[in-house]
Parts: sequence; structure tokens; C-alpha cells
Amino acid sequence: MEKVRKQLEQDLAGATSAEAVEQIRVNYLGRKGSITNLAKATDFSKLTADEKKSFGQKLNELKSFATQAIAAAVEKCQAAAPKRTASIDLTAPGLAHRLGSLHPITMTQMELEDIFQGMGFSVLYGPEIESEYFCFEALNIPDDHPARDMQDTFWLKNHLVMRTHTSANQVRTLQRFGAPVKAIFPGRCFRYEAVDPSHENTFYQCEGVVVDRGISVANLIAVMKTILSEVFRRDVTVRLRPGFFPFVEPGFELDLQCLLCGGKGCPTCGDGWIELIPCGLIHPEVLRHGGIDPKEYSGFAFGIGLTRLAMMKYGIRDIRFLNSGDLRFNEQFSPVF
Ligand code: FA5
Repeated sequence: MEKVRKQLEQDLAGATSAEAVEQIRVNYLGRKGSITNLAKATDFSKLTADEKKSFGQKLNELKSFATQAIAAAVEKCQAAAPKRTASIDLTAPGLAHRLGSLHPITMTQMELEDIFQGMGFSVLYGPEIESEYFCFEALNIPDDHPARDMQDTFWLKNHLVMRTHTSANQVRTLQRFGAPVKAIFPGRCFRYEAVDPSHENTFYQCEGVVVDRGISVANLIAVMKTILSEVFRRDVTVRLRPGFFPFVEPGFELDLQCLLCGGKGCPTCGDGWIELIPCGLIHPEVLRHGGIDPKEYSGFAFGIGLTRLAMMKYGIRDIRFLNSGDLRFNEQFSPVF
């Protein structure tokens, strides 16, 4: 045991790395190590009881000496090892976090809200699931009216519908705020549509109403012109033609010359024109449903095709991209935050 102990001390004195000390530990205390072997190589049957006891004690002392000496040697080696330099490169570019981006429809809606608020309009939001009354009846579209076929939609129980147009919010607004009132209500609409490059079953409109004394078509056209020049910030060509909607009289269709093909005609617009903003003077019957006296007040209403406006503004040729949920598409339009 004395020999083994001396040899161990010598070995440890010569070890200069933690790895070397580990090898020494295996050599002495491992399964086949010299200290372990001491017990195996001893024929205990030849020893007296006292000798066995004394041998056992000494062997235990040697083991604990070896364990402590090895631990101390490891510590010494670690302390002597050169300090690791920091592995952080402070000049390396940071990790980019994907923060997300705004959808082109959201950006267009936010921009419209901003512009209209600047002109003194309130921004209101109506329910997407609507009563038949607000979606049709209050807008002069009775049950058997052909206009209902033009806006076929998804019906729910209890005569509720997925609203086909944001016009559903017109009479809600008139009833709630009375006259005078100036408000827009952007939002999602739903129709049972054959989907193509310019028609979706789920799309956005931005409705607006202005009711006051002496409101005329001239006011309507002035507001529409201002909106278009603010949104596009360049000259765009529009045309105004008569349009029929049971809730306005007279009614107009304001079309935008397609900005994708310059009016030549393309798969998105067909004939070079995009139907963008139907509008007109609010029908007296609608004012009455809103609790407003048509002899005292008049007003105009418009329903901007917000999704199509976004397509024109951002040069999107197919409406189906907008609901695709494809981030590669969405991220092209949003500013970096
Ligand atoms: C209406 O929805 C009327 N409520 C608009 C209105 C408001 C008229 C106030 C008068 C006064 P229309 O069905 O034409 O009208 O739709 C209005 C606009 O929404 C269209 O010009 C078009 O730009 C857009 N739009 C309509 N259907 C779809 C569709 N399936 N996909 C994408 N955009 C659509």
C-alpha cells in the first residue's frame, strides 16, 4: 500500500492537465486500478481477524487519500489552465426577429381611416353577422327585390346573414347618432360569389355617410375626388355613370381606370375599368328608417370597394392572393417596423 501511495503521489505531481489526472484516477481507483486490485490480490483466508481489520482500515485510508489527492490535482490543473476568452463576437450582426408585417388590406383601411378622420369623419364598426332588417329591409330592399339576388349570401338561423355590404351599418348609424352625422364604417363583407381575379366571397368595403342640411351631389363628388387624390397621390382617371341601388336616389357608379393595364383591358378589370365606389344621395325612405326627416335633411352615401382599392394601390393582379394567408405575398407590401 505504501508503494502504491508513493507511486500515486509521483504520478499526480507529474500530471499537468485534468485529462491526465482523470487517467490516473482510472489507473488507481478504476475497476482494474492498482488500489482496487490490492483488495482483490489479497488472500484474506490467511489473515487473522486483527490483520483483516487493520488491512481494511488502511485500504480505506488509502482510498480516501487517493480520492482527495486526485480531486485536489484536478482543481490545481483547472486553476492553472489558461482562462477561456469570451466567445462572443461583439461586432457580429444581431439575430433578426421576424416581427410580422401588415396586410395590404389593413394598410389600405388604416390609410382610409386616417384620411377620413382628417376630414372630420368618425370611424365606426358594425357587426359582420347582421339582421335581415339592417342588411336589406331598412335599405329599401324588400324580400322579393331582385337586388337581393345580386347580393346572394350565407344565411344563418333566425334570419341572420353574413352581411353582404357595409351599407348594413347605414341605418344603425343614423338611428344611433341622428343628424347631422359624418361617419365611415370599414369592414368585411361576404357573398356567395363565383371567385375570379376580381371577385372574392370574403372582401372589404368602406362605407360612408354624410347627412346634414343641404347636402348635394356636388358635396359627394368633392369628397370622392379628395379621397382618390389622397390615396393615390397622383392623377387617376375616373368615370361616373348612373347606377341603381334601392337605397340611393340618384345613384352612381364611380369606376377607376385600371392601374394595372392603363385602361387597355386585362384579366383583373376586363374592359379597362374597375368598379370601385358606388354612391348616391341617400333615399328618403332610408333616412326615415334612421329616424331622420328627409324634408329637413339630405345626405350621401358611398361604398368603397376597399379590397379592390388595395389591389389598385399595390398593383395586385389577383384578389385571391389577399386571402391566401401566404406570408411571402403579404410581406412584400408592408414597411419594415
Ligand atoms: C354595394 O355593395 C353597395 N352597398 C354600395 C353602395 C353604398 C351603393 C352606398 C350606394 C351607396 P356593390 O355590390 O357594387 O355595391 O359593391 C360595392 C363595391 O364593393 C364594388 O364596386 C366592388 O369594388 C366591391 N365588391 C363587390 N363585390 C365584390 C367581391 N365579390 N369581391 C371584391 N370586391 C367586391
